[in-house]
Amino acid sequence: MTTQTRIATQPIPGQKPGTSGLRKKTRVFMQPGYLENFVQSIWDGIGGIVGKTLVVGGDGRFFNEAAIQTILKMAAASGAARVIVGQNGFLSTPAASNLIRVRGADGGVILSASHNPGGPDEDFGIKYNMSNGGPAPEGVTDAIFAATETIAHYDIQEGPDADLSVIGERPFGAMTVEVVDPVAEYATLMEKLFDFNAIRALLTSGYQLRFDAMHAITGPYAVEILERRLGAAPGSVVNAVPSPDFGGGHPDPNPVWAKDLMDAMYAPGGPDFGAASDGDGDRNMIVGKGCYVTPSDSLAVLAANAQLAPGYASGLKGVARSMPTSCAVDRVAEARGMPCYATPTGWKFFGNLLDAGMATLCGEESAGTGSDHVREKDGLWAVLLWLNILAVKKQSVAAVMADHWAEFGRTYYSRHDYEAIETGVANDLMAALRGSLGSLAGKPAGDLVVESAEDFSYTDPVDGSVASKQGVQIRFEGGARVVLRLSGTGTEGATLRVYLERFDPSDFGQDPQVALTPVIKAVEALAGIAARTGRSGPDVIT
Ligand code: VG1
Ligand code: CO
Repeated sequence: MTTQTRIATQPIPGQKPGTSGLRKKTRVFMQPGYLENFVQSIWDGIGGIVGKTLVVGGDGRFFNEAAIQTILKMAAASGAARVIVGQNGFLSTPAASNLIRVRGADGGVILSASHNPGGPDEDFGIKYNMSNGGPAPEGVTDAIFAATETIAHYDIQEGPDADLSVIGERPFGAMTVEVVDPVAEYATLMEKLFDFNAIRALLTSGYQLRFDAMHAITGPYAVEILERRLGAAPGSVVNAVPSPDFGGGHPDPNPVWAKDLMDAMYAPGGPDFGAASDGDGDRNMIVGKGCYVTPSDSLAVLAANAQLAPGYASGLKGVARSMPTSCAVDRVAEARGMPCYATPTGWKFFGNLLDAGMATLCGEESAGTGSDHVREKDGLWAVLLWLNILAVKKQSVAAVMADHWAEFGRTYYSRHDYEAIETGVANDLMAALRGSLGSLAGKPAGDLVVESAEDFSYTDPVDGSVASKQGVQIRFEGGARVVLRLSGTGTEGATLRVYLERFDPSDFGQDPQVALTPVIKAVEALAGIAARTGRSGPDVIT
């Protein structure tokens, strides 16, 4: 027996979605009414869900299934026709995006705080995706936020939980809950895009692969695709079982948090190819034997070689990168005569370009790459595209990188993160920098001279919407660049991100931190990070 109940509530401050949905400490989400208020505000912000079909799933972190049960009860009480859920509540973010598309759903709710740690004392998150499978654009997240500020009640079904452990469809009140294999549709899509025979031939030729799922959602996907379908040796996928707290680690695929993988790849006799993905499976890290590939370089290499994979054989319509991502891909686009777009940080800004057929490949410096096959970044997709390219070229990762730099030059790149700075200090730093922008051109900064300085603003070429104050971008004479912005995904204090780059046409063997020293000094002279934050250096360098 189920009954629908209307519960009175009142607005909870601070339910404003950031770069990628609403992220808070898990215990905040577990407070009575907190999740319910936000979910009702999603329904209200998108104009209701009567008769609609939604996809729901998450990365399996602590509170995932409990949150999904609440969402199902609220969807049923608000008149949804059907909710498609991954078995046990699991769906990677790209798989959820794909399911929305292939099933023609009206939208979806994804539960994840992505690369942030999970557990009762760590982070949780929720976001809404549209019928194109992509994250809600700002107009929609603004409407959802507005609804959180006026909410007076939410509707919920009383009664037992839905059984998410058994595949199949069952009534749930007046709604249908359909539990699906989270991997099947996604694996089918990958088989369409890539030359599985060529990759299988590579992986069964004695080639050593190591994929670190970081105890997160891509484990089951990677085992099915890399080991079962492509023949990688059993055990090639490590940390493959999703755990509610990601084994106590940060499921963030970069050299700092995926250090075990880095150590293995740089050890004598280490694997030929290494990769990792994040909490919700949309990020990727690529590392060859003794050769880490920065995400910005990875995007450039994929853009230059994507046509080697069947799904992209007819070439790319264009490429897009987030503004702080290095300009390495711009050089590929220029050489190949493709348009290249620079968007604000966050995958939601790529959606219109992908929908309009203006860009085929997109990427961010934060280890996100993807294409028009879904409307999210896609970790395993990037790994498979790399493997397809390597299988065709029959080269090592290091050789591919050397060839790429020889053709296009090398863009040295690094991101310096200052985490959990006091919010006031971070805001003051950015305000002071913004205040100085008008007078910076022509000024010396360390050993460099400022060429131009701006607060990045983006006008969407498809719908004309404007996103302003998206980060301070300073260019120096000679082509170096720095970008400073505050993170929109953190849950504690503020995180300052400093993105550094310098192009070198001929000297490819330098340590990036050394190559970037003049830029690091220049930004210190302009922003006074050490003096303002009291930090002697960044917390995380990627
Ligand atoms: C970070 C990254 C950004 C990415 C976002 C979501 O945002 O910088 O590139 O799109 O996380 O990625 P921010 O605002 O903290 O810099 V994920 O994998 O968390 O969905
Ligand atoms: Co993610």
